[in-house]
Amino acid sequence: MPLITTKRVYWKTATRELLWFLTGETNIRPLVLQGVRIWNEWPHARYVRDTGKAIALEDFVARIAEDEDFAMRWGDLGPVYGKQWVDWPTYEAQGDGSYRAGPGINQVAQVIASLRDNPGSRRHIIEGWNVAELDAMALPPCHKTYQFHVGADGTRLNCLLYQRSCDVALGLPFNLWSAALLTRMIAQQVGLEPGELVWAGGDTHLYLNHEALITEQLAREPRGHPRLEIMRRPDTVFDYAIEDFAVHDYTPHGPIKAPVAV
Ligand code: THF
Repeated sequence: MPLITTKRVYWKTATRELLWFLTGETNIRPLVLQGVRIWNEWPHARYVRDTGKAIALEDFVARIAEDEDFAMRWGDLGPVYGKQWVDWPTYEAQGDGSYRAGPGINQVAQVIASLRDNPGSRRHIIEGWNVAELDAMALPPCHKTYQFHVGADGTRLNCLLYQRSCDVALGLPFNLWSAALLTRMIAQQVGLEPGELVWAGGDTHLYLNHEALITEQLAREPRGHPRLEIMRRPDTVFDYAIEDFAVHDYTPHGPIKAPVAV
């Protein structure tokens, strides 16, 4: 797995995030209840902006956990990854110039079906960039396009991820892990071996306040080759649980703390 060894990467946190995407959920509450903090800054910033109340981040997050109504009102990120991946909205023309909501499209399920039925297809794509809904998202998707390819010998599943914007210090280790994990899960589901992951970054940047983190990290030697074991083959890609994943041979250097830019 492309799991960075020059600092400790919280792969379970990244895995919980990926499983949350696959539920279609866009509210941070399920993450908060699992102790995953990585999306908290955005709803907090919106709350402070919209209400003018200068509540501390920790107090806001505690309220999200305790008060379901509050979480419904303030914990949602809008139609971000999960919504677009498994419930991309459609519209049906009514003939009078108006439109009605149609059934959502589960892109992940469709890609898995197309990998099974038509492995040579050049259309195995999961797209997060729903142009019409970008304004309603707390943050437009960074890792926006995943394309899967079955290798020429028909036995391996490759993935190309295009990421429009990449926070190298904080985001990239998570994004690489998650893309590889998604590829492993889909490969297991369709009976292929995992192949290559190709990552393409658009605006790939280091924040100035991550300078110390990166300087420290670059001074460290990589350590070994972590492996992922998937302990079980669930019926569908939507049925994995955190307990299904074990990482072996991961003895990274220590964690390096750094602030996230909102
Ligand atoms: N915005 C910015 N500025 N950077 C990002 O990496 C990023 N994301 C997601 C959306 N917007 C982003 C959010 N994902 C961490 C990791 C991933 C995030 C956000 C934050 C983070 O703070 N990681 C720390 C602590 C991890 C933990 O507490 O478990 C780390 O040391 O890795 C990238 O898609």
